[in-house]
Amino acid sequence: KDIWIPTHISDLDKCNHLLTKYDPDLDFNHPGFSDKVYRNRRQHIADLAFNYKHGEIIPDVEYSENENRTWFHVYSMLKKLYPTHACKQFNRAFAKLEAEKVYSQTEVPQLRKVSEFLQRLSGFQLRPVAGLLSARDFLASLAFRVFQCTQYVRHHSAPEHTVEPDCVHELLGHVPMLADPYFAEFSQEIGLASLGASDEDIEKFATLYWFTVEFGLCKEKGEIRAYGAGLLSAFGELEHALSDVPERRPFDPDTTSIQPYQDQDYQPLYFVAESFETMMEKLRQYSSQIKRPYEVRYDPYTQSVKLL
Ligand code: H2B
Ligand code: FE
Repeated sequence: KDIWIPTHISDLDKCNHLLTKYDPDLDFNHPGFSDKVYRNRRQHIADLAFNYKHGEIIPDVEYSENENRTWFHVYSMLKKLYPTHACKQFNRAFAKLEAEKVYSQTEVPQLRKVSEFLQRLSGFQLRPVAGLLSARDFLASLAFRVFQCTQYVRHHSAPEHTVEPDCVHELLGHVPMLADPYFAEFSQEIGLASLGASDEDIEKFATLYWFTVEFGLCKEKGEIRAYGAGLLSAFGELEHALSDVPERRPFDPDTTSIQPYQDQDYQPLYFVAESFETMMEKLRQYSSQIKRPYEVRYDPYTQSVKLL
C-alpha cells in the first residue's frame, strides 16, 4: 500500500484535497454563511483556483471596495505592531514589499505579483487554492517551494479574525517570512520530510507546522519576537502572544509534535526557538527518525523529487 506522492512540481495539480470544516457554504458559524453576495464572490474566486494548472499565470482578481477596506483595516493595525513584535527577517521583507510597491495599505496585492517577488528572493512561488487544504497536500507543496495560497478575503463583518485561511492571513503572515531564504529552506524541509509519511506522522508534521510556521516565537537579542503567520496576521493574538498571559516553552520537536492545539481561540501555549539555525537542526534530527519506505531528495534543476 504505497502512498502516492507528487514527484514533479506539476503533480501539485493533483494536490488539491480541500477540508470542508469552516467552509462558508457548510459551516453555519462562518460570518459569511447567510451572506449570498459573499458566498457568490467566494465561489467565483474558488473557481479560479480549481481551474488553475501549474505553469499558468495566476489570474488577477479585481478586489471590491469592501475587500480593500478589510485589507486596509488589518494592515494599518498590524503595521504599528511589527517594529516591536515581529522578528527581523519579517520586518526586512515587509519593508522590501512596501519599497517595491508590491504591498500598499490601500489595495489587496495580486498573487501574481507577490509570487514574482518571492521567486526573486527565495525561489518560493504561490499557486492559488480554493480553501483549507488537507495537511498532506499542503505540506507536499512546500517540498517544491510552492505555497498554496488562498485568494479570497475574509468576511467584512469580522476583519480581525478568521478561522479559515484567507489571503490577508497568507499575504501579511506567510509571505514576508517565505521571502527569507533561510526560512524558505526550513519550510521546504518540513515539506520534504512529509512526503510519503504515514498518516500519524503527517499529523505530527502538521502539529510542528502549527507551532512553528503558524504560531512560532523566536529569540532575538534576549527579546521574544513572533515569526508565526497566525500571529503576524492577527493584531489581538500578536499582542497576546508576547504578553504575560500565555505559557511559553522551548521548541523541541519530540514534545512539540504531539502537543494538542485548537484553532478557535488564542493559543494558551507557544513554543520559542533559540534561533532559526537550531530550529532547522532539530527538525532535521527529528525527521531523520521518521520511518519511510525511501529517502527523498529535491532536484531544483528539474523541480522534482528523487526517491532513494
Ligand atoms: N490550507 C491552506 N489553504 N492554507 C494553509 O495555511 C493551510 C492549509 N495550512 N491546510 C495547513 C493545512 C496547516 O494547518 C497544516 C499543515 O495542517
Ligand atoms: Fe497559515
